[in-house]
Amino acid sequence: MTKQKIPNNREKADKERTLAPSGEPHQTAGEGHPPFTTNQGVAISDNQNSLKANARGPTLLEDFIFREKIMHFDHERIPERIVHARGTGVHGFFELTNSLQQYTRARVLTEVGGKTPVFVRFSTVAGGAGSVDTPRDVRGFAVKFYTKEGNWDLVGNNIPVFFIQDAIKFPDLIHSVKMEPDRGFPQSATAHDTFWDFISLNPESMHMVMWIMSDRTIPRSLRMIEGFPVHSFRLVNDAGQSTFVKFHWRPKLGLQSTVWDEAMKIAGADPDFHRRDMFDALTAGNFPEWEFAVQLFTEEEAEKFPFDHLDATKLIPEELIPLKVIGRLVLDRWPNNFFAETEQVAFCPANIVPGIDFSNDPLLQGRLFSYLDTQLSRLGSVNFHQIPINAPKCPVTNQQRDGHMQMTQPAGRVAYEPDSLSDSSPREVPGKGFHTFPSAENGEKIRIRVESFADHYSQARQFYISQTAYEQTHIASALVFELSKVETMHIREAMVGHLRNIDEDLAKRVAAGLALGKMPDAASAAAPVKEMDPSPALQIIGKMKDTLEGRAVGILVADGSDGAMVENIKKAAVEAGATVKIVAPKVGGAKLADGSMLTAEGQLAGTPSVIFDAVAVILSDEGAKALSMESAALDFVHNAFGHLKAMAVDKGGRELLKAAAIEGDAGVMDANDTNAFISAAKTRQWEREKSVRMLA
Ligand code: HDE
Repeated sequence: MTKQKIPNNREKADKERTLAPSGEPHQTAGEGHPPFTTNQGVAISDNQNSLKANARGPTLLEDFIFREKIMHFDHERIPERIVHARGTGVHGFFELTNSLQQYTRARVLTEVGGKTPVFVRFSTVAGGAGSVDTPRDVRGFAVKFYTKEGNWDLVGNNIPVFFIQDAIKFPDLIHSVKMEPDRGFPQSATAHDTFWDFISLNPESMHMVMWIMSDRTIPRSLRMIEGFPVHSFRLVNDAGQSTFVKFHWRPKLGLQSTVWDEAMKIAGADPDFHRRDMFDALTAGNFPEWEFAVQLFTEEEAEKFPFDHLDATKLIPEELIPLKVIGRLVLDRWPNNFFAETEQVAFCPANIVPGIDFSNDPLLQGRLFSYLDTQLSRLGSVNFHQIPINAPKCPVTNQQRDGHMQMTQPAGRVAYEPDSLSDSSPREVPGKGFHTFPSAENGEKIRIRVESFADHYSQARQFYISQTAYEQTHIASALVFELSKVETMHIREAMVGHLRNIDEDLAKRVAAGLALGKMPDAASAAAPVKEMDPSPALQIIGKMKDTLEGRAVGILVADGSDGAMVENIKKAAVEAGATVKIVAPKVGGAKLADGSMLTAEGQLAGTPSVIFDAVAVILSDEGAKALSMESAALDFVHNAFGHLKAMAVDKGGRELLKAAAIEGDAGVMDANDTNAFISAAKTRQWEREKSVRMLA
C-alpha cells in the first residue's frame, strides 16, 4: 500500500512509519510479540516501506532489509515432485497389535502396544502441485515410520499393482501421462493420446488399466482409500530366516468413491476437496484410521502361485494368502506448516530397518535408486535428511560430513572410521546392525524379461469379473470416456484389441460406446489367459461400510423453511456420524417459518450438492418458487439426483425437484421419514444410474 501523505520532517516521518494508511498503529514488539527481524536477527523498524533516495525517489541498493526479503521470496519455491507433486500430509502414529516376532527382528513389528510416530503423505500422480484433487488418478499413500531403529518408509499407492514390470520404463510411462510436451496440456489427466498410445503398446499395463478405470481412482475421501506398497518385501527374523510379505492398509471408514461426473464437478466446486476433507476431519477430532495387514508367504509357496510375485503387475489374491491384521494407523495431527513438512518430506523405499529387506522385483530395485536421487534435485542438498520432517527420531551417528546446508556441528578431530583417537566415535554393530539377507544369486548378466512375467491378461480378467455389475459398467464407461478423448483411431482400436483378451463383453461395450464400425482383432497375447476365481475383495461397493461416519449431509433451505424439520434431519444425520451443513441462498442464513434466523454454513452458489453424500431440501412454497428460478438450486437437486444420492424432501423440496424435471424414486423420500433417509444416505442409489445416464 502506498502512503497518501508525504512526510516533510523527521517527526512526521517517524509517525508515518508506525501508522498504517488507516491511521491504526502497526503491531509493534509489545508484550507477547517478538520483534520483527531480518534473517540476521536485526530488529526492523519499518516493514512497509523500502528505502528511497527521497520520498518520491528511486529505491536504494543499500536497502539490505528489502533485498533480503525479496531474495528469500524469489526462491520460495523448490522443484515440485516429478510425480506425486500434489499431496496432503498428516502426522499420526502406528500401533502394533500382533507381533511378527516369528518372522522379523524389526522392533516396529514385534513390540506390541508400542506407538511409532508416522508422517503420511497422500497424493495424486500426474498433475502439478497446484492441480485439482479429484482427477481420475492413482493416489499415493506414503508412510514414514520414525522407528527406534531408524526411519522405515512404505511408499505405496491405493492400487496394489503397477503399470510396468521394469523400472527402466518409468520415465516413458510418466512422460506419456504428463501434459503433452508440445501443447502443455492436459494437466492431470490420462484421457489423451500419448498416455493411451504408450499403454496400448504395453500389454503388461492391462491389469493396472482395469484398476485405474475403476472407481478406485475417483475416491470420495483420502480417508476412504486402501494403501498398498505393491512389491513383495522380505521379513528376516533373528535366526536369519526370510519370509516374503505384502503390506496392506485398510481404511476403517470403508471404501467409497464418487461417480465420474461428480468427480469432474467437484474439481470446479472445490479444487482442494480432498485436502480440505482431511483438514476438516482432523480439526473436528475425527481421526482417520487404517488397519495394517500383511500377507506372509514362503519362497516355496510363491513358486506354486500361478503368477510371479516379483512382477509388480500382479497381486496375491486374498483368497490365496489371507490378510493378517497386525496393527493400526491413526492420523491425528495436521502439520504446522505445509511447506516445511508436506512439501519437504522425502520418502524412499530404500529406507528400511533391520529385519526388513527387499525382494528382487525389478520395479522395486529401480525405485531404490530413484528416490534418493530425486531428493537431491528437489531439496538441493545431500543433507535433506536433517530437515526436521525427514530426520529420524533416533540418534544418527556416522562420519558423513559437510555438504550444502549442513545443520550439525560435529565436534572433535575424528571424521573417519576406523579410528583410534576418539573414545566416543561411532562403531559398527555386527549383531544388531542391518544385515542384507544373503539370497543366492547366480546366472548370466542379461537384459531380458523373464518368462514368468509374460501373462498380462489373467489378473486383469480376474479383476473385471470380480466386480459388481455396477462397477463393471463404470469400468466400461470410463474406458469409453478416456478413449473418446483419444483422437488417433488406431490407438482406440488397439485398446479394444487388448480388452478382447480380458473380457469379450467388456470389449463389445467399449467398442459400441466408441461407435467403432468393426470389432478390432484381439491383441496377440504372450501367454494364454488363465481363468481365475473371482475375488470379491477387489470390489469397492463390496467394501463400502454401512455408515454415515466420515460422510457429509447438506440441507438446502431458504426463507420460510420449516425449522423443526431441518433440525430433525440434522439431528438424525449427526447422530449417525455425519457432518451437516446448512446451505442457503445467503450465507447469513434464512428466516425460518417461525421467524427465527438459521445461519448457513454455505452459500448456495458456492456450495453445490457435489460436496455432500446425501442432501435434504426443506422449502416453503415461496422458497420453492424463488429457488425454481435459481439455476444453482436446480443444479443442486439435479446433480444430487444424478450422482445417485439419497434425497429427503418436504412439499417445497418436491416442488423444486419438479422444476428440475426430477420425478423421484425410492432414493427420494419424505423428509419426515428420517430413518429411511439416513439408511439410504449410507450408500448410493445404484439402481437409479441407468435412468440418469447413458452408460457403456
Ligand atoms: Fe514412485 N516416485 N516411482 N512409485 N512414488 C516418486 O520420488 C519412481 C512407484 C510413489 O508423497 C518420486 O520423492 C520410479 C510405485 C509415491 O512424496 C520418484 C518408479 C509406487 C510417491 C519416483 C516408481 C510409487 C512417489 C518423485 C518405477 C507405488 C510420492 C518424488 C520403478 C508402490 C511420495 C519423489 C511422496 C514418488 C520414482 C513407481 C509410489 C521420481 C522410478 C510402483 C506414493 O523418485
